[in-house]
Amino acid sequence: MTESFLVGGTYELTSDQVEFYQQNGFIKLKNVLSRQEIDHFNDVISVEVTKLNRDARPMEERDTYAKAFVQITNLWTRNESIKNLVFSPRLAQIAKELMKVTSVRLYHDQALFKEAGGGYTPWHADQYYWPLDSDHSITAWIPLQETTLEMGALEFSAGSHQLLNGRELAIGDDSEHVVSEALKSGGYERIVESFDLGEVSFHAGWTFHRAAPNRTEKIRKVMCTIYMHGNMRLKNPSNEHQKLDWEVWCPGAQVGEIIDTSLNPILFERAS
Ligand SMILES: O=C(O)CCC(=O)C(=O)O
Repeated sequence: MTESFLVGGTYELTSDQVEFYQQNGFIKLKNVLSRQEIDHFNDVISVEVTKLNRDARPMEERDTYAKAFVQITNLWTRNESIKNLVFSPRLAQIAKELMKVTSVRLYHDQALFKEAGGGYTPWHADQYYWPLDSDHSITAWIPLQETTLEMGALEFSAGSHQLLNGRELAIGDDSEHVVSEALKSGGYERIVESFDLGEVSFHAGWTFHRAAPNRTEKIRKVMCTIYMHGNMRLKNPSNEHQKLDWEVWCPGAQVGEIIDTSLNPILFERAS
């Protein structure tokens, strides 16, 4: 592996961009990754996803969640090259600055591949799934190709991290329906845009987002890294998903304590 795939260096964020994120709960940033980096990670992540995907069912036999994407998690523990992307100081620094915190830790990573003909991703907020005691959490959604609307580019509801309605819903047809109505009646702006090559979005744990079906013949390949504040504490799980997340993503962490396990290293720490 060559030096250029360490995904180091810094990405200069303006104060306007940080304020945009704080107000809207998401931001799309261009030129975060180079073409060479994207091509390299597309190759290595695709190999792992193909190796590890166990779902060979035809689309019509799957539920809404399984139609939406193939989901393969914590790839950093299996592949040193992917670890360079997940542990990237360039990306972790962006996460830290957008959240306005002093350090960021890894929660987990996941590849989300929306197959050709794959279904829509219903409106939802991720933090419903997470046993985290503050809202200092953020996902970097990293497309591994230029991503058009027809492929299912991620859509956001601007400012919806403030909305409480719908937070109690898991991803499914119900969340699509209920959240869509709540967002419409709240007057939230819906952002539906393609992603250029190298563009990466960041969204907060409580920001509502969705994606359209993949109407192309190509797989929409995306890698995600989920970060949390370095001082994030484990909360008492409030649903079965949160219990499972505790077991899988932060095993051994104690309720009320900082989530400091070997799966949750600090990825960036520096005074602003
Ligand atoms: O990639 C998708 O379709 C959904 C992504 C998502 O929900 C997330 O990254 O939190």
